[in-house]
Amino acid sequence: MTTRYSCSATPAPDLYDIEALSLSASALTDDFKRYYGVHLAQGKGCASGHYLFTALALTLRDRLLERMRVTQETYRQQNCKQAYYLSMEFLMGRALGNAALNLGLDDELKQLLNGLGLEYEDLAEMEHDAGLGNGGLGRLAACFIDSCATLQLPVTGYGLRYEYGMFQQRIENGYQQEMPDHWLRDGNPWELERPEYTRRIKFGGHTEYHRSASGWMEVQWVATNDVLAVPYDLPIPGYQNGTVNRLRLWKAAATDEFNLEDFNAGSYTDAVAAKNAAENISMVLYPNDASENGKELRLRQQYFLASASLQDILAHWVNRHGQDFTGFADKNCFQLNDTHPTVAVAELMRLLLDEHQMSWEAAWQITTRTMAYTNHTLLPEALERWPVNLFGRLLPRILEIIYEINARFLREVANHWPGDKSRLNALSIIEEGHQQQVRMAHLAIVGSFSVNGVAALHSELLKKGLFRDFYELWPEKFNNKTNGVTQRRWMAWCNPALTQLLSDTIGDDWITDLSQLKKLVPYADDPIFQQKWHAAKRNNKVRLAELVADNCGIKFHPDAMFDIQVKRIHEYKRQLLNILHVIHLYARIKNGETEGLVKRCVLFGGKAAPGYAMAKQIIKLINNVAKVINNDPAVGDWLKVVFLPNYQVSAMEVICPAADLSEQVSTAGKEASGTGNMKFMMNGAMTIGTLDGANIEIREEAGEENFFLFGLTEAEVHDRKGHYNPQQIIEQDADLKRVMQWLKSGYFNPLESGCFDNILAALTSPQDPWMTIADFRSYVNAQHEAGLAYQDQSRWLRMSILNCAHSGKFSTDRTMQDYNQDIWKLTPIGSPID
Ligand code: T68
Repeated sequence: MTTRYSCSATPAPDLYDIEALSLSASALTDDFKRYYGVHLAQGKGCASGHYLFTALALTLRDRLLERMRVTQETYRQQNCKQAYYLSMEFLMGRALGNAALNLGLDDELKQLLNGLGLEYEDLAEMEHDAGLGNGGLGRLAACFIDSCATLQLPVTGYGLRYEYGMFQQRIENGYQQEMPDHWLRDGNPWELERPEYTRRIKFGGHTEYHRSASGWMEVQWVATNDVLAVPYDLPIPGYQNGTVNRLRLWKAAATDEFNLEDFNAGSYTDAVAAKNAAENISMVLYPNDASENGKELRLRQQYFLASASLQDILAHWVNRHGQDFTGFADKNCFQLNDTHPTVAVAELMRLLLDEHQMSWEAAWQITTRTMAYTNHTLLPEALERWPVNLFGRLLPRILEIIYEINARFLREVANHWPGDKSRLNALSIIEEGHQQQVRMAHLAIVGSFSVNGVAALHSELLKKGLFRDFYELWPEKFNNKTNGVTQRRWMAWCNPALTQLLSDTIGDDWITDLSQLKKLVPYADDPIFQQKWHAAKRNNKVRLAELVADNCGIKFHPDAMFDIQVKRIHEYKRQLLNILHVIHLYARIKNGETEGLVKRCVLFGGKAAPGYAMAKQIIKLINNVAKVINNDPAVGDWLKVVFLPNYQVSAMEVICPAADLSEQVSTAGKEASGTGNMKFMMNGAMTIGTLDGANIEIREEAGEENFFLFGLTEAEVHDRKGHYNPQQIIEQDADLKRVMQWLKSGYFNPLESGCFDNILAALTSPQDPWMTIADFRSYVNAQHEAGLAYQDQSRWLRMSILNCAHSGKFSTDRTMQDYNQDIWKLTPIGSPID
């Protein structure tokens, strides 16, 4: 596409002999003043935090963008293999602190700002979270690209620039209210619009077949309603290594001719309405984290992302190699973050067949050598299926290609299992039934050379369960890549007290090599070190207590145990089990059974999908229980309970450094991995958890004596199905019976009778897939153990230190090295700047 921003035929002037911008405090100060006073035209009258933040961000942005340009030029010069992380979500959070840390400018900025009478932390607080994700999957993408930049791997993120991110949550009368998150309202100082790389995306229309002069059958997808994809680049800095990778986010824009047609027909308002329909594509993030919603706009978003990103990469290739795609698969790799961008499999085929006149066999070779798929869930309700009708109407050419992929694939299945009709049905990309559906996971597996789960147990369950037939057919495709998190954000930036102590004790190599934390082991029993450890944790608890006081009006005492469950609200994550335990503690306190009890502050946080009624009732229950307990004078300091509204990345940055106990209590076999569990562990929290997802590996690393284990195993959950009898369990457990009676009696909802009936019915149903009641007793016992351990301060500190010391595996630096070794096979490329 040519735009007025496209390159002209004349060679570019040599503007790049300039030296890299200085990182000195004085140069930063000059730039900051110029941005504030000149660029933003702020005078002496008003010290607006927004403008101060923006001036600081722009000062850093200059340094980031020049490094980003040089990094991209270096990749190009070296003609290296590159990987692309295709994801509908990148949950980036705030960028300022991370940019300063990774540029190595923390101290300079503090100096600069202090010189002007300003506080760095106050300005950092001004930044709006970039909430372009639901939870774990989106945050994982953000941690991945951070680690790739630090490892100097040539990896680009591709996503959508949603105008509205994850909704803002308010709590009114205990209920969740959703408010739009217009995060771009005040501008985004980090992004760089690149109109010259605008791509054109087709929707609708139909296909026509023509025989070309050379006898080749040409397919044309015509009479389409096109939408433009305009890229915005965000710099992703590595840790003090000069590398700045790129996150390219697409915004939808109307084409000019689209509007012109209506305009010429005399219908100005129709023209504007059509523009809206086009631009709606990147308007809003879908807020469902664990269920598909089948909305047409969502499929439009998915195709928009896939097509724009692939066109971008192919245009780059053609620019350099013309129409010779022989080396393409050796130089490019696409990682699909769940099935959401999986239509890319068919879109790459379309581009190679229709736009680059390749044969089916050659195009399929390239596709299946470049696509790799990561699965993030076993929950059947989250598996994406799109009605064939919808596909045919919206993406007719893509549906034809999917049919052809499927026909060829089913021939392979028939060869492998001659006469086995049931395999054909089970494996087909098209699900038969009263409404045919495209199974996106099947398309992803058929089109990819690698299929991975996100923790050891999850990857095993994929092979044994969900994808068993595929595993039998292609065992070599399946592998595990246990998740991680970046210690730059989740320790170095968000926990300065711990960072200081670590660096004083073992140096700071852990920032880029988390396995170094094992050097802490010899200090685990050292009383002086323990005291310093305790002081750092206490300092963080004071900070969280302030946040809680400001947002919930409840006072957390920093010496109490901080018992924390923050994550999306879902039945499988079992916030209900936690609240049942809270009610049990309350009952004990009310009855004077306080022996062996520890003082606790229990914090919940998380968003419910707006259409998920049960999850919303769980929020209401937590809030009602909290209200009763916090207002009961008989409870005193024994127990505080809060639901912190609007849980997001920046909240977790205050929460995880302050946690004593990390609640990871999902029904075994349901949580693919979890990543919050890792953030808590590396900040020295103890986990109370089931044998689920990455908890298993956390316990292996920490040692079983440093983990509070409870609950049924995945196999036991599986075996119990069909003869689960929660009512009987309740009858046989006096504590549980008491809890259930209080709930039933309306004790927590005196003015709203019946409002928890659904919850009670779900908990006591023999069909309850989450088996909450089955795990109550062992959970209460494990909680009791945790309470006793907390009371033995030096034992607790030892366990806390050892958890941190053994968390090295859970860095995304390790995860990315694993992806690179087994899947991408990229060579790290150093940067010419420092
Ligand atoms: C999470 N999945 C897993 N999905 O639940 C979690 N889904 O166990 C794992 O640690 C994490 O992925 C990273 O691997 C999600 O977060 C979504 O957010 C989501 C979003 C849209 C549609 C479906």
